[in-house]
Amino acid sequence: MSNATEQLIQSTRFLDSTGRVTCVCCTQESFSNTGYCSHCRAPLDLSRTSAKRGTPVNFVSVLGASGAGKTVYIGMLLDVLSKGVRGIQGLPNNSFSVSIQQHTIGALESRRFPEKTPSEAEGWQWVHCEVSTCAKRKNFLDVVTPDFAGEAIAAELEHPGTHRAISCVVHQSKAIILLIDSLCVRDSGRDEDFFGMKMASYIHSLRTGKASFVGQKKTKIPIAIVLTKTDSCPEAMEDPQQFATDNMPGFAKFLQRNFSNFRFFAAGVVGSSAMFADHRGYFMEIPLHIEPRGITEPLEWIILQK
Ligand SMILES: Nc1nc2c(ncn2[C@@H]2O[C@H](COP(=O)(O)OP(=O)(O)OP(=O)(O)O)[C@@H](O)[C@H]2O)c(=O)[nH]1
Ligand SMILES: [Mg+2]
Repeated sequence: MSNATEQLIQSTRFLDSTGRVTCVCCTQESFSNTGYCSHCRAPLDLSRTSAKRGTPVNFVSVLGASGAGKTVYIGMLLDVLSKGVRGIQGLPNNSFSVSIQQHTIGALESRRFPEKTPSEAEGWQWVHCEVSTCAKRKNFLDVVTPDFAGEAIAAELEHPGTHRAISCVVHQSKAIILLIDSLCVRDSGRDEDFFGMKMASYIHSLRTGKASFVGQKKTKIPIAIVLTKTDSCPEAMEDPQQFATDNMPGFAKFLQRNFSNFRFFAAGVVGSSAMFADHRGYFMEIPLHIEPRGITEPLEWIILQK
């Protein structure tokens, strides 16, 4: 079939409203021929699931800088939730969610970490996991998040509008899990502090529609700030709040001034690790065994904020 004919058929179907789907992420109408929203690239399956379920999708998204541990954290969170712990249970709602869980656990079991996420939006896996609690089984919370590449998040913070998916997800989120690398905070000066401030300012301006100024109304969105890799940073594991306030003073002040509902957590997925160095001086961390800690606590706190 020629392109022109196909276009004509699609336009007729679009006008007929057959095959039109309203995207839950960007709320724009999209035609379901590619399976992805043409505006924000969210899989349209997400929107169909929510339409079938009849209840709105309560987005919880996971953000963080490049190398903060997003892929490892998301994969491990899905794994722990699928087994069900401490009264909460997660049900993966698409094959991407199972893939990211399988990919992460497979890598860790073979004593390596999963690969870096590609920076192109086409390479991001959109996770959708319905989380319910024993107490309120019908009260769903949805962990809906693409496994963003840290570089894309950094580009979006510098030039808002570069990656529409990121702004749409932040805009729709009912709560945000923000990952910060505790080892970088401890060892690499103020970079994480600056990243945290940029991220918080981005969230604040998207949620309020204004830049942040002293005296302005605080944003109510719950933000769980998770210090990752604390298996190798005991001081962060012991008291994440104190660790963050001492080492990221700018970020901590910014949060106090602009957000009314935030909390610090510590997480880590390995029990012990070894560092390998080759003859060129290239270092590689090898996880020797898996011992997830602090993975579901941020989500448990978010559920309580509802
Ligand atoms: N010790 C320790 N290291 C971790 C942990 N999680 C991640 N890492 C290390 O951090 C690296 C990056 O983790 P990823 O999950 O790939 O980070 P990411 O945020 O997805 O990075 P991008 O895909 O580049 O955005 C891994 O290769 C590990 O070396 C953890 O819980 N403990
Ligand atoms: Mg990644």
